[in-house]
Amino acid sequence: MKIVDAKVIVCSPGRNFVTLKLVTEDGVSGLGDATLNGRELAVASYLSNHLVPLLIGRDARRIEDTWHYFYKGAYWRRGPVTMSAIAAIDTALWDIRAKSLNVPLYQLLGGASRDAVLVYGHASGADMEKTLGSFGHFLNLGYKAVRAQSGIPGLASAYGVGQGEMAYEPAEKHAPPENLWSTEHYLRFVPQLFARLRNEFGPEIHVLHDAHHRLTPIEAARLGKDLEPFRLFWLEDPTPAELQSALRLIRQHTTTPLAIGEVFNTIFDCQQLIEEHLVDFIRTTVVHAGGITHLRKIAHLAEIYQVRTGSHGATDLSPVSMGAALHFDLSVNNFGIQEYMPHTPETDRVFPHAYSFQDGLMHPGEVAGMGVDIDEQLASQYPYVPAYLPINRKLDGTIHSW
Ligand code: GCO
Ligand code: MG
Repeated sequence: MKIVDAKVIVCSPGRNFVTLKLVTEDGVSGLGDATLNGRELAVASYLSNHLVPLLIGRDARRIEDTWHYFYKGAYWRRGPVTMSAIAAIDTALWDIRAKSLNVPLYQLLGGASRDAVLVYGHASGADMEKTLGSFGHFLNLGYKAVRAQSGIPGLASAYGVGQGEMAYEPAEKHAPPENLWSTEHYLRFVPQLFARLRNEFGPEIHVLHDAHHRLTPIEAARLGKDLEPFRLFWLEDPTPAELQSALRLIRQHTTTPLAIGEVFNTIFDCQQLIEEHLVDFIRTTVVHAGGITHLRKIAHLAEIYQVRTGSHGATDLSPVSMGAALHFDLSVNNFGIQEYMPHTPETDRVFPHAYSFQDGLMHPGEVAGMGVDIDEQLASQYPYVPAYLPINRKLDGTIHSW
């Protein structure tokens, strides 16, 4: 089952996506997402110039061996560009294998551990009232878990606040936008927001919040404590995630569950967090953490320490990632929750897929393989547009984590 063709497809149906398509001598094809928001062409070039020439002629069934061939064979390890490229190859190979055996991918990953996958949606608004309105809208759509992000009084813009009712898209075309930030304003406002949410919507709905890497350990400890009465499902990315030991301090002060890992690329980036019980949910994804093969290893390590999964699923992860994530989520025992932001209709047309949403749950579908395809003809009508994630500055102009 030799690989005879490998195509790197860059398209922009509303936002940029990089997709790898592999084809075998038997005519079976598989897809992998290689999108790295704001740095898309680096992964596209890594794939086309360095990995694709080595893929042609390889046996598509040797998934584990191919992963190590590219990881260890590069000598230069880890990092988002390398790991997203390896992820795309790995995902495409799992897709091919499942198609060639005529089973949905989750059947190769140990079969279903649950009937469907719990997902959370993104409520947001320019102020408290609008955020409450948006939260109610998600409940009407059937969501059982919703994260809430809101505009903050005194700040012109805030992380996670979308333009429309459903969508939040951080990347902007051509040049990075600049946001303003004040930890003081934020820490005063967020507990008030969650008090209102619990008051209006009751104790049962799962509520989540993303601090997006902006706090120091002691500030995060304070926020975690202040939010305890509102019983969050999780508080995400309280501090910049590369300083794993910072979580020790936060843990000493609060029982608010913590979720980290959307920017991690390997098991080594979260090993300390997991082994020291410093997080409750690990947010690594198929696309940014080395594909199905590597993500399963992270999940298995986490399982030993009673850490559950909660994969990143913003719109910059293409439907190819979403499909792969749902097969993974359905199969691992220690699944926690899956982030879900519906893509735009143009994106859904470029990537027809078998996964579906109903009553706050999702299912990858029963199609052989991953159940996601690409309409290459349509994709070619949406050429790449340079886009950047925002920059964040404190009120005095100092650059801060975005
Ligand atoms: C999330 C994330 C996103 C990221 C975005 C970056 O929790 O969904 O924090 O909003 O900022 O995916 O590309
Ligand atoms: Mg996040």
